[in-house]
Formats: sequence, C-alpha cells, structure tokens
Amino acid sequence: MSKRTLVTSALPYANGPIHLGHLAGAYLPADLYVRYKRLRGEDILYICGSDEHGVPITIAAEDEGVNPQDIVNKFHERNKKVFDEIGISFDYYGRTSSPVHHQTSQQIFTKLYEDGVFVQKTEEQLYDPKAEMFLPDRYVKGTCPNCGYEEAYGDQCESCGASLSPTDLLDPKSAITGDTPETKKTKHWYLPLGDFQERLENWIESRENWKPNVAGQVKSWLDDGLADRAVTRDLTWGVPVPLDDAEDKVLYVWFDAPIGYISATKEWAQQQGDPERWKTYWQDEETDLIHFIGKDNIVFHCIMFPAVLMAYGKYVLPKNVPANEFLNLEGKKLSTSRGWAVWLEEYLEDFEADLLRYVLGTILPETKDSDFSWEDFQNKVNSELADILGNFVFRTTSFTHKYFDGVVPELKNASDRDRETLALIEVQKEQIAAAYEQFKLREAIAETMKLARIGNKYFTDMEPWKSRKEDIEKCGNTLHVCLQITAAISLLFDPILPHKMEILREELNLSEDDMEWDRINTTIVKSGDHIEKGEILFTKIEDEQVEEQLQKLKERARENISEDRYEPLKTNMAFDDFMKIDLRAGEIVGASAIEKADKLLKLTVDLGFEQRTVVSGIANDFSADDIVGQKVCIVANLAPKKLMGVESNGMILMAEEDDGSLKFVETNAKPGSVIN
Ligand code: B3M
Ligand code: ZN
Repeated sequence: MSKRTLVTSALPYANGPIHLGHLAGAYLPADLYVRYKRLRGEDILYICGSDEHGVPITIAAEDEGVNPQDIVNKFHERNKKVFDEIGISFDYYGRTSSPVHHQTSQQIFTKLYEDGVFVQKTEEQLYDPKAEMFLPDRYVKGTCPNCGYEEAYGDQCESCGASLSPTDLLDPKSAITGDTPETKKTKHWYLPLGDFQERLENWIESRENWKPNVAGQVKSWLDDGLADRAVTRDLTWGVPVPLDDAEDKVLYVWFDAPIGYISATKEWAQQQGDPERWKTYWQDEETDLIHFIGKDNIVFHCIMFPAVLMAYGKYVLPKNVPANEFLNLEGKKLSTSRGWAVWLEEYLEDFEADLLRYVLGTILPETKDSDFSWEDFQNKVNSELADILGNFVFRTTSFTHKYFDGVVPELKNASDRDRETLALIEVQKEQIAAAYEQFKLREAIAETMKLARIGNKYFTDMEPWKSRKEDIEKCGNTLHVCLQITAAISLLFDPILPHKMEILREELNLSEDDMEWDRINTTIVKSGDHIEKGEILFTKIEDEQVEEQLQKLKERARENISEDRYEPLKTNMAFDDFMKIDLRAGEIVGASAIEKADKLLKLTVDLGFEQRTVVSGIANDFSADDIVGQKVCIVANLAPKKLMGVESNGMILMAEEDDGSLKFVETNAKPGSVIN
C-alpha cells in the first residue's frame, strides 16, 4: 500500500510579492516532489498559505501608511495567483488571519498553558517611549553580539544566522523612531526548549537521509544547548493570547505560523466535505510529514515547532526537512530593498512558466548557494529545452505525420539498438525515481533530460530520413521507439514542465488515465494509435530579450539607490569625543577564514610597534588571500571584543558603497602613524 505524505512549503509573509529566491527555496522543489508523488498515484497532500502576522507585516503596513489587514489582503491574493500561474500545485493555500487558524493556534497554546508547559516571566524589554510601544523582533536593530554585524534584527542576525533577543543587541535602535530604546518590565510566556532537549536529540537521531546542511545546523543548535523562547509578544496584530491577563499581547508569529500548516489542512478537509480528515494527515503515524523551507527557517521547523508538537502529543513530527540554501541573482545577493530581484509577476509578463521551472530546477540551491543569470537562462532554454527536448519530440511527431500518416508504426524485427534504447526508458525511470525519493531534485531533472538526450541521439544515429527510402521496416521501428520515448517524456517531464507536457500528451492522444507511473514502460503508445500533428514546444530566446531583462534589473537597482542615495548624517558629537578615537595606519599581514562565520575574516594587522588580531566582517567582499599587503586605517583603541570565539582588537575602517559593497579606507602612511 502506498504511504501517505503531507508536504508543506514555508508560508510566505504576505508583505510583498514572490521572487525567484522564494521560488527556488521552498516552492519549486516541493512542487516537483509533489507532482512526482502524484504521478506515482500516492496519497499526497500539499499545503501552504500566507503568513499574515508578525513584525514584517506591521512594518510594511506602516511604511505604506495602511492597515496590516489591507497589506495582507492584497498580497495574499497576488501571491496565491502567481503561484498558480507558475504551476505550484497546492491542494490548499490558506492564510493565518483566518478564524480557523486563530482558533487552532489559541487551542494549542491553551493546552500547553494548562499542561504547565510554559514558563511565565516578567522581564525588562526594550521600549520606545516616543512610539509608546515595546520593540519586539524587527522593531529593533543593532550590532550582533555574535559576529559584529551592525544591521542585525532583534530576532535574528541575517549575517551569521544567530537567533537573538532584542536585548542581546549591542547599541540597539528603534526601527520606528531611530531612538535608543529604554527598558520596561513586561510579562511573557516562554517555551522552555531545554526541557525538550533530550527528546529532540533522540528524534533527530532517528531521522534518516537528512541533508548535511540541515542536520549540521540542527546539531549545532542542540550542542549549544537550548534556551527558553518567548512565545508571546507585546503587539496588537496577531493571534490574541487567550488568557485574561494578556491584554495587548499576541502569540509570537513563529508560534502561530507553523500551526498554519495544521489550520490550512483543516480548512482543506472542510472544503472536501470531510472535516475530520485533516487528522489522518497530522495524527496518524503512517503520514510522512515533509517541510520544504529556506535555510533561515531551519531552527523553527526542526526545533521549535517539533517541540510544540511533542508538548501537545498526538501529532506526527517531520520526517524530513529538505531546506535549501539561497539563490543569488547575477552573482549578487538577492535584495528586495535594493531592487535586486526578479519578481514572478514580472517574469510571467515576458516568458512562460515552464521555462523558469526547468532552468531554476537545474540550479536549485540544494547543497550550497547558487546563482541565476539571464544568460544561463537563455542557454538552457535554447540548448536544452529547444535543441534537445523540443527538437526530439518535434522531429518524432512531425516525421510520424509526414511519412506514417500520424500512425504509430509497428515494432517488427527490432534491432539490438532499438531494444536497448527502449529498455533505457525503464532505466531512466528508476534513476529519476531514486533521485526524487532522496530530494535530489536537480538530479531528477538531469536524469529526465537524459531521456530526451538518449532519444535525440538515437534519432540522429538511426537516420530515419535515409531508412525511409531504403528500409521502411527499420524506419518504422525507429519511429516506434522514438514515440515510446516521447510518450515516456510526456509523463516523466510532467512534474517539471506541467504546462508543456499537457500539450504534448494531447498531441499523443494520451488521456488523464494514462497519467500513471505503471504506464511508463515500453508500450505507452500502441502500434496503430493515431497521434496529432506536433507543434514546436519551445522557441529560442534571443539575445535582445536577455539584454532587456538585464537592463530592467540594473535600472531598478539604480532607481532604488537614488531614492535613498546617502545615509542621513548622524547627530553631531563633541570634539573631545572624536579625540578619544585613536586612529592608526596599518597593514594587513595575515588573513584567514573563521569557521562557521561566512562573513568574517581573522586579520593580523601590523601597526609598526606591534601586530594584532582584528576580526572584520568583510568576507563577502574579499577573500583572505587577496588582502595580505592591504594598507588600512584602524580604530586602535577599541575595547577588545570576542566574535565567534576570536578576540578582536580594533576595527578596520571600511566605506560602504551604494550597492552594499565594501571598500578599504586606504592610507600610504607607514604602519603606526597617527591619523587625525
Ligand atoms: N513567513 C518566514 C519566511 O518567509 C515565514 C515562514 C513561516 S513558515 C511556518 O522566511
Ligand atoms: Zn551575527
């Protein structure tokens, strides 16, 4: 009997449109997997929805001067539509502002509360008196105590990935007024993750085939020991905390959002007219729960949500969390605020959905960050989709039409090559299945394309345009084999190119009933079957089209820069304060990477009178080998600070350009010279 699988993709915040990075991270990989499983006829349910709570939503609303509800209404509809157009085949796309979701998350909170799971604490938290509010999560920015990144948020440092509390930040500033916040006492409920440490460890150990990047991150969290996590916030937008003494408090967005997967499943079951059916997916041990997410969401899906489910009892825990790394764009980090992104709505104005599904599928950031470029997009569409896949199926169908009246020829006295080629259908089928089962989706796509390569080469080698005149039986065999491969392609490519394969199956007169895994063999079409006249499935992309996209991207990036071209000046300081800073000329004489800190380099700086170690957040812009010999300016009397276990003694001055890249502030002075 086939197993039951519940697949989820991270609920995107309904505060902005969906871009390529989102698609490559959590949606396309899940959709490929789900469509493959459906093809196998397995019981699979694919759930997603809008994440409509949390500070990202309220900040977006404040920026636009509207209500949070207006923002989420707008983006919920837009995102749902664009997912549909790109072919992401959710069974249900819910939203966390729905009544079912509010009830479900309150019910889970209440049960945990009544079971005495939470710890209640009254603590000092950051407060902005001007805005008259507490500053949870992204309402405060400051320096990360872990890596020194200066733009860290109150909940997370996007540079080193550390998960933070607002009060951890050094030099915190309110995101609303820019002021330095005060502290004020407030009461909250915490999930004591430490109580779950052992259970989480045992559960993680029992998981198989996890990606090393995911397992590694989880292990490092567990090794560091788990701290209490507040599950409530002083905010008004969100799911109200269902307790009498919790006015103006809501559930922490990362408490309610994963529960959104459950609520959406409930709504799906209601829609099916079988309201209890959600339980078979969430509360029956036979279900494999798979979360597709981006790497920044690992801790929530592999530690926090499982702890909530364990505390509640009854629920299945994730079987696998195939989290992806990040997608870059044209060699640079994607950034919505800098306009460095390709939005799906925009993409779809110019190109077909399936082209992106294929190209992005071949570069999914499965094990490390990967890069999307328009040139690569053009290359893959032209030389793989058009020249191999498109060419093969068009040659096959049009030849059949022209010389066999559109009728599948019989296979008579097949040659070894014919038989071997036919047998490769099932070989590829198994390779493809093995790759999907291990969440190796890039490999699954490559193996699928391999079948088209096999077909195309066979057609060329067999030269049916010659055998047509010399040996019609041989020619018929060639076309018979090519038509079987084409038919297999129309099924095996379905998860990747659903729109195009529907067209191809129509040409082959295959019906929905043929959409079966077991039908993928050497006799999908029968001798004597009629096929329709084929059309060209993929047209090539011209250089001008690529140029146009690049221009669009660059123009937008420029617009975004000019809007906010210069950082506002800081307030004046006293002359004496400036004189306290001891600036010196120096030279980098040694540089090395720091383990687990992507952004940091450990530098040895010569100050003439001494050499010292300085940790600097420049690894994104410079590699250790290239900067030895670099002349620098250094703040030489900064109090020592430990960053990722290394003591840093000073700060190298860097200038940040519009695009976020860093430049050294150079000096020709000899090391040790005083800079005034
Ligand atoms: N909305 C965060 C994100 O988009 C969040 C995911 C929720 S999944 C339950 O990164
Ligand atoms: Zn950090």
